[in-house]
Amino acid sequence: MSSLAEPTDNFSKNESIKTDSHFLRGTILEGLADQTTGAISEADTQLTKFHGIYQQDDRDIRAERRKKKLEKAYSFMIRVRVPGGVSTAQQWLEMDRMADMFANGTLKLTTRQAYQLHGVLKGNLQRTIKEINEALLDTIAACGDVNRNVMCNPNPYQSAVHAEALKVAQAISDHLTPRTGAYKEIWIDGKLIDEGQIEEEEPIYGKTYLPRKFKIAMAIPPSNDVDVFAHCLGFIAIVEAGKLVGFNVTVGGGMGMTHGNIKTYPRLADLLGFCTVDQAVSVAEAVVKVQRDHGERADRKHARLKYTVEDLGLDKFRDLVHEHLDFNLGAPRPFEFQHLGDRYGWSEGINGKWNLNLFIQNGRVLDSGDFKLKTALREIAKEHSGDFRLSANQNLLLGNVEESHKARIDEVLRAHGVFDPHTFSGLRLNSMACVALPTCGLALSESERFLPGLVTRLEGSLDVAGLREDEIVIRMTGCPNGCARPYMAEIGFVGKAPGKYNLYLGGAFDGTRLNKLYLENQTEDEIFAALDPIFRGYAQERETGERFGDYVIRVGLVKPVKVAKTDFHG
Ligand code: SRM
Ligand code: SF4
Repeated sequence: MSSLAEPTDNFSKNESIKTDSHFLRGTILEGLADQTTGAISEADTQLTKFHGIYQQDDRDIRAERRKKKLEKAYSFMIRVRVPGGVSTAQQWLEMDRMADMFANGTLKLTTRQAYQLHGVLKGNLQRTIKEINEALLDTIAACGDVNRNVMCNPNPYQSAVHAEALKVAQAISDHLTPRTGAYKEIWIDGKLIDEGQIEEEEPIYGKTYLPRKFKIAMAIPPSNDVDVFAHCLGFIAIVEAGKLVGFNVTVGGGMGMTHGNIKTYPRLADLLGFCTVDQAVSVAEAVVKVQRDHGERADRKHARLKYTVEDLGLDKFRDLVHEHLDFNLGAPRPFEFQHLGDRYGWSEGINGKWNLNLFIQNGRVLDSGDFKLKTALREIAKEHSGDFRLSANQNLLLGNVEESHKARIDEVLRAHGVFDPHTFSGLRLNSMACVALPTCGLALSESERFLPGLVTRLEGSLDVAGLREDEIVIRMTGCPNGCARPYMAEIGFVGKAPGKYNLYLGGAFDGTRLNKLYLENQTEDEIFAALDPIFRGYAQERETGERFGDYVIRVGLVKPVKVAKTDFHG
């Protein structure tokens, strides 16, 4: 296939929407001005994703509005990119203000180190995005068929290697950001330039951009906090004699699948090779270009990089990457991961300042009854001049805190009912749920609103078994798209229908193995009845240091998934 391919009859509808959009302009501005509806046109709903915006409706009141013959309660979700998750206290205050002024009063910290605002009405979209940009944040490429937010461990002060890796992640992010002027024209200037003046081209993407979304993560062993193998492209930091010498490059990870369609499956990335620090940006561009030219453009369910790698084979894929480089990748170097997830509590950075990793249940920042998380964080942001960093697990790190300020932060949190993370069970601290209902249009079941209660119930079993402190990774999504990376969890739930979940077991604690379907269509009571004896068995029969995900495989509850294409559904 030639590069920068022109759409053919065979291509999916999204391909012509992209080609005809004048580099993502479409008719978005006209749609925003149309006051007869709270929605925008179907084609523009695809294009606004590239600008970081999703049209949604409140599904809690969908049926009621249908009965009353009213238009759906349309609003928009805005995703704010934060490469490597590092934002400032001032930016936090701005996001907090905008959540109250334009959105539903909550902030959502995502599984990919971004902020989300939910419930923004069409009439407020331009103003909100302009103000986000004034806060030196942006939303372009937070969604859409382009490279998204580049993930990296959010604590650059953990070591010099962390600081260097974050810089590389941010350089990759800058390099792969779309160049179109459409974003500035629509959201900042409120006026498009004349069609004849549109000269810009997308040197990396071309006018059809990528076949599908593209995701990059950078991991610094022994922490696999970013779930590097779940990403299209991954960089694993290789440290020799205390210095960052380069990265192992991984390709072909991804989570999304469709119930009942075994041609779709989650897949772990393969190790492609090794590159030096200076080569990383070029490698990222080369991999993106291979996907641009060889990724599937007819069937969007087969269009992610994981299928390109699977279909071409790793060796052929590597050859194609080399065609875009003036060097070859080296052989992957040894590394070892020890865990997914975040390490909670206070830690001292190499700059002598302190960092506090807080547990934010499912990434939702809100005030509810005596639990006033949103107010507490606002108060801290007003007094604290350091960073507010977003983790890859929907959590928050207060970074660069003076030693003298630690007690004050603890006091503000306590006064607002926000507990020290160490008071939570190991299961809860390793839990993640995607948004799902009421905003996600693709949800088949609850997730964010359901998992906390389920965990409380399971904690009863864990207490009896003496496992309260044990770290077990548990994740839930309201559909098989995999937004909370449930197929990497030791215990994974995937929504099948209202109140029913598929239960997956056997992921690895360090994120190096997919889990496998154990039981289908389970209600809450059935889930509890299934897991209770397994927890007891684990407590009694586990070998020294044996993780829950390894135990369920050893005792034969599920088979290990070695080759995703054949084993995951097999
Ligand atoms: Fe996701 C679509 C939320 C991380 C795989 N995801 C969606 C949409 C936008 C629904 C839609 O298309 O209408 C959800 C919006 C819900 C809402 O109301 O906010 C949504 N995804 C999320 C977030 C907010 C979940 C969360 O609770 O944190 C995460 C935002 C990340 C970010 O900041 O960019 C989020 N989504 C992920 C991840 C995890 C990751 O990337 O590490 C995955 C699995 C990894 C992957 O991409 O393979 C993921 N989201 C999907 C998919 C399935 C893609 C596929 O290959 O099949 C969809 C649906 C689609 O693209 O067609 C999707
Ligand atoms: Fe929505 Fe499904 Fe993603 Fe959950 S996993 S946010 S239900 S698309």
